[in-house]
Amino acid sequence: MSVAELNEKEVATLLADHPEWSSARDGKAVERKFQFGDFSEAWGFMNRVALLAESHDHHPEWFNVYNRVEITLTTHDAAPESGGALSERDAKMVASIDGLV
Ligand code: H2B
Repeated sequence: MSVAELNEKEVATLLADHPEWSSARDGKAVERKFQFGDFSEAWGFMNRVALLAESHDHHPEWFNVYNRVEITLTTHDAAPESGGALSERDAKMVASIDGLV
């Protein structure tokens, strides 16, 4: 299913509303780095994000080592031929993830 890509103004609003996130992949994705007290806390957070991802049907690309978690969000369905672009789905996931921390 094709999904509408956010325009420049919508991306700017997303980043202004969520200053811990930054633009990545030439504006086609957003990312945020998290740091927790230990692996157990990081894993607990990842579990909560996994449940959110399932309920949104929108899944993060992520990296974890010990207490660090890095999340990248993009919408493959917004630009399937080029690896993805930002959509309202990313904006909703950003807001939901920020609601966890
Ligand atoms: N996650 C992300 N990050 N981008 C997508 O485009 C996407 C997804 N699409 N999760 C969903 C699943 C899609 O493949 C299913 C069929 O709805």
